[in-house]
Amino acid sequence: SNTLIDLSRKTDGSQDRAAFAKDVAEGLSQHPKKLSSRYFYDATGSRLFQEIMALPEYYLTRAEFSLIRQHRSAMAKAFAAGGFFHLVDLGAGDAMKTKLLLQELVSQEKPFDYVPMDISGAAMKELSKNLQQEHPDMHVQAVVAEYVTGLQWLEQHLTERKVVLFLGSNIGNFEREEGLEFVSQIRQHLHPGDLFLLGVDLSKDPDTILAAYNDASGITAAFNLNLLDRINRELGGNFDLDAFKHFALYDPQLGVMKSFLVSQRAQEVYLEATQTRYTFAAWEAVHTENSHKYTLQQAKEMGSTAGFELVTSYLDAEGHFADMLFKA
Ligand code: AVJ
Repeated sequence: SNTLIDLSRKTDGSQDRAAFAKDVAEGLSQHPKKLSSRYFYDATGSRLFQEIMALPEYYLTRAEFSLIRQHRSAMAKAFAAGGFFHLVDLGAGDAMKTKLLLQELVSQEKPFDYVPMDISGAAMKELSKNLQQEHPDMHVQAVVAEYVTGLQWLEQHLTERKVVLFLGSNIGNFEREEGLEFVSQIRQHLHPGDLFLLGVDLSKDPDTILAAYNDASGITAAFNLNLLDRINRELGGNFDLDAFKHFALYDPQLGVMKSFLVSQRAQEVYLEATQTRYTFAAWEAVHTENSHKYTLQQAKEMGSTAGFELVTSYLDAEGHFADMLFKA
């Protein structure tokens, strides 16, 4: 009995498109220009991100997958220690890693239901269908929503103890202060005894990090450029994708990976949705994404400042990635 709840910002699709148009118009009118990474994940973007997760350079997914495989038994026991719980998966995507935990919880016969949330409607439809087949007895409520809307929904609709997952270094897309703000918001939606599992990409050799966002096969470039293609498709833009290139750099002092789309010549782009022309100078860059890396100490501090207590940190064998278990 799987259900899909759609809380995306629209009733007929128009409001969603209007919000997208407004954000794009604002970002392209600023100096320096920017576009938000939240818009990467249309159907094509979600598919490209799945390809990224399979890249040899993109160590994040493999590291987190292997740490969960290694620690799944202890994780399942920790989650279920207080009886029935709602397993909430923020930014679930294809839930590739969470499935290890679901499998473990099922084999330990722990009572829970599963509430995956994601901004990609396509991903949630796919996951819901897929779990129906793999775990026909599992109670799954997939929610299509942005984080804040999703958290409000949780508060109103889930009555039992909660275990909230925020895996995959999704926290990395927030600026440091926003990340802390977001973890505090999660804390405010939880009750004492609820749990929070946070996946953070740890500080490491800058060359390893840079390669993960600048892969040899160009999948990350295609993922970044898809944002322009999405603007063309949904907002009636006329971006020439060949006239922009993906550029990524890592700042080892700030611990932040930055991605850009660089205009390779002077050009103008017109958007029907805003009826506006945007000018790009030769080699002008549009910022599209930040991916923050954390030390264990920084991540622990973020959790405790937000009002959580660290229970334990699970790491992969190479120490590349951590899933940190916090208690409300
Ligand atoms: C989905 C935000 C975790 O920042 O590593 C991957 C997105 N961007 N390659 C990340 C991404 C470029 C990813 N997160």
